[in-house]
Amino acid sequence: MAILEVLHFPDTRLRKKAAPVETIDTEIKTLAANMLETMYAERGIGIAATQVNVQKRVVVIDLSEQHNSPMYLINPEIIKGEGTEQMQEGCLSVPGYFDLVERAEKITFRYINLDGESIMADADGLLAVCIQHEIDHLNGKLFIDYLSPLKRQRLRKKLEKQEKLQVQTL
Ligand code: GNR
Ligand code: NI
Repeated sequence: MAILEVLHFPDTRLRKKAAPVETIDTEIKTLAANMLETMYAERGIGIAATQVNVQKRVVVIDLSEQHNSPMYLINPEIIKGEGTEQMQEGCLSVPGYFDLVERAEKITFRYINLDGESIMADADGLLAVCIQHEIDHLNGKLFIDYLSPLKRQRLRKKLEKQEKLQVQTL
């Protein structure tokens, strides 16, 4: 397994739309395993392939504190959303920033697991938020896109400055 590099906003590669997975082969299984390891290493609860510069519809989520309940979602889709809820969100691709985002409170979603089985399930709470956040990544969308343009602009400047300082000290 390997830890992969996570892209940071405003990297334009985060804006690419991921393509559906056609077959769950060794390459996809290795990608999923490496995404899981990267997510644990970066202390995230979810990760989308887009964040590690792979344009395929693969998402990994683990909400457990013990890191023992990974979910692998291939070609995930929201079928239905109900209600709205605001939650404080963060993102491995927008380090150090957290803000409130409004999303559907309850969802029905569909995906294919690593055994190739098609699964339909319901979610609410943090899992519902996380699934919506990850599917957005696969479509090139970030949680900060829901904020005001002014907030996003300030954030862009701050992260560009940080990135520059990091390059200078490498
Ligand atoms: O680790 C993460 N925490 C989180 C908290 C609230 C809402 C969404 C998330 S997902 C995020 C990891 C990440 O960036 N996934 O794409
Ligand atoms: Ni994210």
